[in-house]
Amino acid sequence: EKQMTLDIDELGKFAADIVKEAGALLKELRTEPIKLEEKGDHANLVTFVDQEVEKFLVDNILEKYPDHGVVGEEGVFENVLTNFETEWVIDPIDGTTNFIHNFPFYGISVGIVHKGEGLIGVVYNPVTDELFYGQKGNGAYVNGDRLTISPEIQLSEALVATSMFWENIWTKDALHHSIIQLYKETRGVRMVGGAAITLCEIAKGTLNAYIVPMLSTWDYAGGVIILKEAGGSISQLSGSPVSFELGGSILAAHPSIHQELLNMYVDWID
Ligand code: 2AM
Ligand code: CA
Ligand code: CA
Ligand code: CA
Repeated sequence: EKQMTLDIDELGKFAADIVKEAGALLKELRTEPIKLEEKGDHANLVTFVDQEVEKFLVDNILEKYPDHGVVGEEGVFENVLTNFETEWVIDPIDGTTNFIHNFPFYGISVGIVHKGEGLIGVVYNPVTDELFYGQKGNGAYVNGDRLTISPEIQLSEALVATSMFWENIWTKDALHHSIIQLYKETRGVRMVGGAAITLCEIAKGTLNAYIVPMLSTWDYAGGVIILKEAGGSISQLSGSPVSFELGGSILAAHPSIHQELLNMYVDWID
């Protein structure tokens, strides 16, 4: 069997281009009021824009790279990853509730995983027109400008983000305790409402950490690759590496506070 060599720069440029085009489509499709559906509960929402943006991405990817695997949140193509050498992990809108409310923290997120490793991440915030790009070994960028997080930070001066559907996993007491502890030991706690953009904001240095007990791969694939390339330190709450095949917890942070946060949280997870 003939192996095609993957032109990584071409792949990255293509990914960035289609994500930006998907952003234009998203703006075009946005109507007022936005029709929405609930996925199981009142806070888990989806709109036809999520579905159309995912379809646009999947169609474009498979036209150019028919032998690549694609998995997206809305399941337009496939909802499980099988063994493709190169796999695209897509969230057409990460932060759908923010999108619906016009709260400007949501993004289109794409992660490209090659032979099990994160290769390229692209996240686009259509409101701020920021295109975040990360390529393994090649750095992270926002609209072409290099992103490198600052050299050192104390936990007491960190602004830390979290996501709030922890109740699904932890008892209310544990939730309460962990949030209070974070407030005591950091400069503040924020809930942005979108995992992908949160990870990119850490890459920019506006936020310094993100702690979340459960996400799906498409929530973080793109952002994790970008943040790693910007110098961020990322693991699960157990300390194990993040998986691009299965979802899980995320502790993403400036490297100088990653271990300290890990020590605070490792006991809460089995
Ligand atoms: P979504 O907007 O694509 O659904 C904060 O809510 C973050 O968690 C968002 O990135 C959101 O992604 C993600 N998320 C994953 N599972 C969720 C759930 N069950 N309810 C709400 N948000 C969820
Ligand atoms: Ca969703
Ligand atoms: Ca998501
Ligand atoms: Ca989504």
